[in-house]
Amino acid sequence: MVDHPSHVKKLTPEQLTELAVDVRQELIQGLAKSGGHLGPNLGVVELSIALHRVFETPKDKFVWDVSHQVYVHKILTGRKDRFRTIRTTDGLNGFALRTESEHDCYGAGHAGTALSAALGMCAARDQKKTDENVVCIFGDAALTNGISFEALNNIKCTTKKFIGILNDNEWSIAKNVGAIAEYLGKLTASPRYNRLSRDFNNWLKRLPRGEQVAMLGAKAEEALKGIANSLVLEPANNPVDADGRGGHGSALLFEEFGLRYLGPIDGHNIPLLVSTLEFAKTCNEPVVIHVLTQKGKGYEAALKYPEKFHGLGAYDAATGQTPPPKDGAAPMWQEVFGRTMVKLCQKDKSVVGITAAMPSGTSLKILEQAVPGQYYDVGIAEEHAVIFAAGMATMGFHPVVAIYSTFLQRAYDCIHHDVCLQDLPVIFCMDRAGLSANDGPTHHGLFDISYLRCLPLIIGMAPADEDELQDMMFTAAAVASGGHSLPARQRRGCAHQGPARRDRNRQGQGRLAVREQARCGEGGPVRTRAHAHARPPGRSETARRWLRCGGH
Ligand SMILES: Cc1ncc(C[n+]2csc(CCOP(=O)(O)OP(=O)(O)O)c2C)c(N)n1
Repeated sequence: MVDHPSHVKKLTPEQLTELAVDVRQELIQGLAKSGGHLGPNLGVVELSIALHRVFETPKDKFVWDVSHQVYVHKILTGRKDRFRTIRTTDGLNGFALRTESEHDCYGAGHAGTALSAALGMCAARDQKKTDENVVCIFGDAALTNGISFEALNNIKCTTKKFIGILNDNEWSIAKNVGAIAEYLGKLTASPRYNRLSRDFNNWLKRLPRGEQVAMLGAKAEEALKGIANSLVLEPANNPVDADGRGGHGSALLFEEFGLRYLGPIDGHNIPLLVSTLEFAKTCNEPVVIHVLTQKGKGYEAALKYPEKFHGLGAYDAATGQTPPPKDGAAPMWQEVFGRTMVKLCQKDKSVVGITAAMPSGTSLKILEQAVPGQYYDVGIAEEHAVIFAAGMATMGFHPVVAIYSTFLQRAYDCIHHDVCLQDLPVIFCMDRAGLSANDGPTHHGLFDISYLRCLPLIIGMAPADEDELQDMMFTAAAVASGGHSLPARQRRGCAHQGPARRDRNRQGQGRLAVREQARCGEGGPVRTRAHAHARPPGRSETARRWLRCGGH
């Protein structure tokens, strides 16, 4: 297997196909012990190989959205030998990391940043009058994020050279939701959109036959014929569709944003990817290549369970089976949260649960299944989630916004401007508070206490055990009906069964919690001495400040 991008350039088309097989095996075997983002990476094996075939990092820049799908890129850029250390202490980072390799030009972990960062690089390049290529790889779910659209809006007026690759696998972590997902489905399914660009076709035809075949590979000769034959050249100013909407010249979202749209193309066909990327390199206008990939490609279990294999812990590489939960194991915090949401929603029609593309991570999918009418998935759109909740709250609803602590940072202004300043009854349930050993700094839920306690009219709560989480959710719902907003934070890992539950927590009360042992990371409980003893009457200063921050 190759260990440097320059090696990829020397391989024959057949060897490129073999490389894809080897990389897939390494992903499946290599992640079995520590787990990781297997499905997304299996989906971009060919795309990553084609990118390194055509471009030259570190001079050229690859900017990956979220960057959970950079494992193949890591393997191809000198990190093959350390690949099995990924997501472990002192091992490779699970995301792109600038300090880890000169081939990682931009770090990430949160969604929606790639288009803006890549455009910034293009602007800098244009200022410097240098000629590096900037390639932005973003997922179909990343496109549901507002920042992505802020960047799209800005591309045409900023640069003439920008290469975007839309990696469309129809999945976020769960199935992608919303109008954008529907729109992409329409682009993919409709034969009228299923075309490559006229310029691409002409460019391909201008190449000598020998060069065409060399570029596409002998095996792809048929594919080449297919491309030429399947081209449907429609005038860009086609006025109206039968359904009364604009013809594709106006319906194509990307073209309206000033990006030349290429695709959709098969994201597992290396010759086709290579030739399309080569063409994109020659374009003197921003382009977007719509690439269709399959999450989990080449691994049966991952194809069957795309959501589970988006990101998972250890598994048996031969079967894809994960260890069953131990008998009598404490439930995860998020399960307690999800089940309590069902109780709250069944009891009170004004309570609704809102997730930003994390129905399984937050366990709000339990609510979706039990009370679908009181459940919303808004896509990867934390700011929208919070403002949407504020809107509902103005109409007498009591929205519970379930967002991981780290991702709620994205919506900070909205919490202040749209919830606190308007004194609206919105409940925030922040999941995954604390350190994230496997995902690292982009996923630590460290700052919520600091960033929320300084906001006006917020009452913060931090449950110590499973029982208290339920109590606090009932308390929050009761207080929210009085018109106030409350955040409650819950840790990652397993909850601890606590003493018998009370109905309502008293505001301003904390309990002495002496830290005895702290283990962080998925499944790592943080134990406190308070769990071993009866609840003492004293209040710790920290707890009191947390429970009573704000004006109530
Ligand atoms: C701001 C933010 N919210 C939520 C997440 C959690 N998250 C990680 S990957 C992902 C789905 C990404 O889907 P897509 O962009 O289509 O890429 P794919 O995994 O399908 O390749 C989500 C919701 C995140 N990383 N950042």
